[in-house]
Amino acid sequence: MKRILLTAAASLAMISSAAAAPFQWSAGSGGNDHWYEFVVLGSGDPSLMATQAEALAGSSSFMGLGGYLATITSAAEQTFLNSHWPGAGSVTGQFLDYSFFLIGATDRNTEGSFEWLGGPEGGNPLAYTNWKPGEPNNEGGEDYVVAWWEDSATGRWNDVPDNPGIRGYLVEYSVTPVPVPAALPLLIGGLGLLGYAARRKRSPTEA
Ligand SMILES: [Ca+2]
Ligand SMILES: [Ca+2]
Ligand SMILES: [Ca+2]
Repeated sequence: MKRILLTAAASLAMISSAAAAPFQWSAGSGGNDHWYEFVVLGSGDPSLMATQAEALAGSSSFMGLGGYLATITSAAEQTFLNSHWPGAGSVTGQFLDYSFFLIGATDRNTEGSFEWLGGPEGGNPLAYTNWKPGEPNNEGGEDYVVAWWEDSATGRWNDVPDNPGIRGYLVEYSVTPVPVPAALPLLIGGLGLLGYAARRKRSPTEA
């Protein structure tokens, strides 16, 4: 078992460096110097649970920085991400794989009280929000959040359930990576995800 896990960890490390083509919000342009990546699943890949995407984001790294589902904490950060959304300047549509991306907000701890899952803001309640009208509605039990570039360039948010409906997720890189031994519990639950990560399609912005 241990050997399998170590192999999985090695594979994951390889994937995270080989598949990443993130972009930076540089301090010189008013940003935070963090890196971001829109991860899009391949068309043949089964969709992910929100918690599976959370685990994949949390075990990824880039340029020596650890990843987490993105924390969008200001209108400026939202606007920056809107401009890098893979469909920006081309097509929009709610049924496209890359029209919505999981971000790092949740109310799984206290229904109705959203907080950031990870990164520097992990555990903090949301100060900035960009909800679509009528959201969050917790319809049928929804404790995770996507930014949805449905029919506009605003990437407004919607709460979604933890079911296999995630086709893309947005990673932010800015923290110390989780050491491999500490990541093993995640891998135990995530071994089945390695196939997804290995086959995941590069987002259009990387073309
Ligand atoms: Ca952020
Ligand atoms: Ca909820
Ligand atoms: Ca909703």
